[in-house]
Amino acid sequence: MTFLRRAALAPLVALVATLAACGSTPGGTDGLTVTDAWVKAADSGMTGAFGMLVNDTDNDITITAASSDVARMELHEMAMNDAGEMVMRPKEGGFVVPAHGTHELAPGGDHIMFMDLTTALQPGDEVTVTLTTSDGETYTFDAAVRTFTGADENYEGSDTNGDMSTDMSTDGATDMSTDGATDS
Ligand SMILES: [Cu+2]
Repeated sequence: MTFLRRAALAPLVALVATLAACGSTPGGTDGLTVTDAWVKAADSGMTGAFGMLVNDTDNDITITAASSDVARMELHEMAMNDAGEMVMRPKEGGFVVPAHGTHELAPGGDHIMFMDLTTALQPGDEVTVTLTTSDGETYTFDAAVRTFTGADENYEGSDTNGDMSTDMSTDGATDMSTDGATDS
């Protein structure tokens, strides 16, 4: 099933790449594209968006925020906590996409986090995500919702709140500690 969905996305990805090459990326930053974008299906709570950030410009692009209509968003990384467990937490400084390079968002690694979903995301749905760069530019892309099992991620618990002291989230970061606990 995953491969079928992947194949179905290919024409869309090609179209996005073509538009970017024309220097007229709809809704945002020229030279930044997201290929193979997808979101893990979820009924409520948290989920993640993944894909490949591609920078076709001569300068590094730093993604500092993400937003959508269906959830509060954070930029996350996976890291080792004091107990030696891999947990996710807001990525300090955001995602840096090097000039003429890529930055991968994948389960088990960096990802765009959806928190407190306001609607169920089911396979076949599409979610529009807007990224904001350190220059204040925005880039909007659509991500296809897919089912995905494995690589369930634990959110950094409140017992290590030193790691939570980033400015990536604007509010309610401590809300997630209870959700993280139920995952383990
Ligand atoms: Cu996360």
